[in-house]
Amino acid sequence: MQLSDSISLHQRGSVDVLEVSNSCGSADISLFGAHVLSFVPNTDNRERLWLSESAVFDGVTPIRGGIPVCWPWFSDRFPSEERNLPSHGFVRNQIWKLDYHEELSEATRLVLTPSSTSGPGFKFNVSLKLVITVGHNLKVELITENIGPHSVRLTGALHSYFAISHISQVELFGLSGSYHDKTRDWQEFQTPSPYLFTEETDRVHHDKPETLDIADGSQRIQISSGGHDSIVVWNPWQENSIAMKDMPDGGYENMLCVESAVTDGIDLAPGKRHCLAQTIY
Ligand code: TA6
Repeated sequence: MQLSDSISLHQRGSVDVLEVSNSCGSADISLFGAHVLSFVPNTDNRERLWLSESAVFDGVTPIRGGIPVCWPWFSDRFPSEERNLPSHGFVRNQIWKLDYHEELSEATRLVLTPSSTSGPGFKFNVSLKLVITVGHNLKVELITENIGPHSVRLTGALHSYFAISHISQVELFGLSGSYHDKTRDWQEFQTPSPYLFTEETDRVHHDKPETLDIADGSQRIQISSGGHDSIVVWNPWQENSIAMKDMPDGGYENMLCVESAVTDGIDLAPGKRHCLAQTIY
């Protein structure tokens, strides 16, 4: 169904997907989770995002790949106290709606809002929207506004899966300082240089650079971030890929997660707004 000159609505499994195509680029966005599945700029027609060929589109299972929206917390909210809470928050498991869209001179802008901003483990009065701008680049902005009387503590991430030709030839540029390593009991280490990938990688970098570059042979993906306090880098490697039903056994070879994230956390005062943003070039 055509919603505008550049937006049409399609079905993928049990999920509604907005397909956006304009003179500068194209993107697919699942209304389940407000989940960007694909972004292809017209400059080189190269897909920037990785989407698992085994991803489940049943409208219940979080989609593997693309840009999962992790809110109102990143990873496990309180690993010790509330293990039954969904990993990466609850809005990626919700049906969002397209509230607003507009054509800009060289882009299409869409505003999506979730069904609810309160859920298990989070009972605050906040509004949330995801603003997606599709053009020569893809800008994703996750905007929280505290409309209640109490300060609200938030973590979260734009958990982007990037498409790469092979993990063995990728180098990540732009990070420095220390990181905590989930694969080594969250011990602290220094960012390596060159930043290469030879094993399972699951790191929270406390550096917050505005731009990062994924060098993939002769190709590059540039990423800029805003409103973040950290960058998460994840590649599950082979054993985890085999263990994940919604990931091909060798899927780890062609993807790398570089996530603009709030992992230390922010305290959002009443009446204040926070925008976590990632732009992909
Ligand atoms: O962002 C990295 C991470 O927290 C990893 O530890 C791994 O759990 C990954 O997210 C995938 O999480 P998901 O819930 O999407 O399977």
